Amino acid sequence: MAFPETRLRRLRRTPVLRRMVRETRLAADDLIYPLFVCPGQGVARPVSSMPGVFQHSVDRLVEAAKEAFDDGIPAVLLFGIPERKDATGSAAWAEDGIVQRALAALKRSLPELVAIADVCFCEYTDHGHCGVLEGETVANDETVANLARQAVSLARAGADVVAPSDMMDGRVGAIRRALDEAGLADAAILSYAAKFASAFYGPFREAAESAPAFGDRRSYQMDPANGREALREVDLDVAEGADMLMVKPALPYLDVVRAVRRRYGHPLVAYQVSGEYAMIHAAAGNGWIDYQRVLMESLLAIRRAGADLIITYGARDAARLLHRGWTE
Ligand code: PB1
Repeated sequence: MAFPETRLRRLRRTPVLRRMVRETRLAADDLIYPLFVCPGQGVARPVSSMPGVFQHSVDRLVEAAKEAFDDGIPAVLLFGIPERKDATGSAAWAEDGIVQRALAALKRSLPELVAIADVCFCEYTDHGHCGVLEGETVANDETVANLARQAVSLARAGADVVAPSDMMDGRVGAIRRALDEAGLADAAILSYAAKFASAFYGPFREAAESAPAFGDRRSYQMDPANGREALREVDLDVAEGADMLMVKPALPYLDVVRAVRRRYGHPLVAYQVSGEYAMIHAAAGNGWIDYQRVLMESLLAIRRAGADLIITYGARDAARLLHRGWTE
């Protein structure tokens, strides 16, 4: 039956009717909160390009994580700003490394909070690339060996999940084998399976002090033009033992989120990256859009595309809005 017997507006007539027939829902449980941990005591250094985002010392990071957990957010994703950097990023696997110290403190204070540790070297190397250099090229297999060391170190320090964001070939299988050999078979792997060489990472590189000293990351992060290749990347990470999968960035790559959702039943995470978050704030700061409505609509779109979980710097804002009954 067509119009006038069929009138789709009948089910949009009131807020309660709209709520009844809503197809996609967002909850604080769907959110993962990224945090940056730096040396010091009592430090909460704001990141200018990302309002509400800070470099926290371990003590202040635990406070921020507790507030997020109290808001109903189940997990944090940790990025470290180390005291020292070198050519291999060796501080990344130090037993007393900055993220290792943060993990131990979180597990003491908030044992139920899921602690996810990023596994990569761009914050730890003095050249800012995501691994060991041979000339101006990141050496894949040597970097993979170090990634396995870093993952074991982070799991030993308390990480429930390790998240390799480096985009080296073969790293998921190497990390899985290393964790199992170290007696850490319960540590899960959230693979940044389809991660693109995106222009949306700028503000993160300010926050993590991780911009490459030369060149770019196109020889290891994926070409934004390649949707089919993304599925090949995901196939490999699934075969190597990934427990959860990630697509990153999120909003500009919803086609990839949808394609991965259709192909695998694994928990699927989308990362609303720093540039996506900063853009919303910048436009809202100019009075051009409504920050809360655009943040919530973008998160809802990422969920509608098929993501189970969303990493977002807006997690605290979204959780509070949801707690206050935000529906549209
Ligand atoms: O929010 C963001 O922009 C995330 C950036 C991301 C963190 N995993 C990386 C992107 C980059 O700087 O190339 C860091 C790579 N290990």
